Amino acid sequence: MHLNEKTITEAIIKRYTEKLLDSLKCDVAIVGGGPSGLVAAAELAGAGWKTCLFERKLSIGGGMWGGGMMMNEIVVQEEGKEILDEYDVQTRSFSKGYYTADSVEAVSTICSKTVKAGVRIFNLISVEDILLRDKEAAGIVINWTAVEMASLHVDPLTIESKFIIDTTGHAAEVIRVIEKKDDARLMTPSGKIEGERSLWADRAEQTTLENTREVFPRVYVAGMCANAVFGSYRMGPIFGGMLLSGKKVASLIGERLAGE
Ligand code: 48H
Repeated sequence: MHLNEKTITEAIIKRYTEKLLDSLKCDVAIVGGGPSGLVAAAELAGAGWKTCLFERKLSIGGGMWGGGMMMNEIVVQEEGKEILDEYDVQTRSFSKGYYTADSVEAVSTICSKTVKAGVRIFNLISVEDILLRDKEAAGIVINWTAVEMASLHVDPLTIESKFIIDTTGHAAEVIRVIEKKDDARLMTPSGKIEGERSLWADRAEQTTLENTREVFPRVYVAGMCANAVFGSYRMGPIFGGMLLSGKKVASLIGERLAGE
């Protein structure tokens, strides 16, 4: 067969456009493709909800690739291991209650399950704002990361969604925009972002789950972002809390969607 470049180009443009057009209105828009965002997305799509995930970078996986200090192994506790088992990621027992996994296997396997669950993943797109309807969020505002990086004055496009999950990690980018622009009282003790505290793995892993919840009408936080917004600790390279938080937020939003 004689290969034709025009057909190759057409195939990419058409397929991508189909995917994007089909995502202009979704049940859940997830911002950030780290471990918490990926698990939340896989669980929601697995439950039948139309789920889209937007990731600024070329690669999906956030901070999990690098393990701890670029040593590409992650640690999980018993509850985290159960999720890795479910996602077919191999773990090795290190000592009682501590397990390790190869971070490259963990990211690539979870990412593959997420795509196969039906999540539409858009990499190289940054979320720069939300859609606001009165006092609730109604979607997200997106632009190419390349536009953001080059500081070009190019207007964005929008995605409507019933719920948004901020899984942007330490930066808590979506919530920061809401706090700054919308003069919002967040559902935190002070009504503002409380800010992340120093490293305390044990306490941080517990509070990640407690802090996984709604923080502005129709916007939830999960993963490291939950602790940054609610003023809790960082945990270092233990990833069970991230995976569990992804599951929890999916179940909270799944219940809301089922009730609407
Ligand atoms: C699109 C965006 C935007 C945006 C950011 O940091 P992550 O891996 O997030 P989590 O919470 O799933 O996992 C946190 C974990 O990796 C970690 O950092 C831990 C455990 N730290 C502990 C410690 O002590 O340091 O991923 C967030 C993703 C990244 O890929 C960003 O590129 C992406 O979100 N992102 N994508 N639009 N505005 N902002």
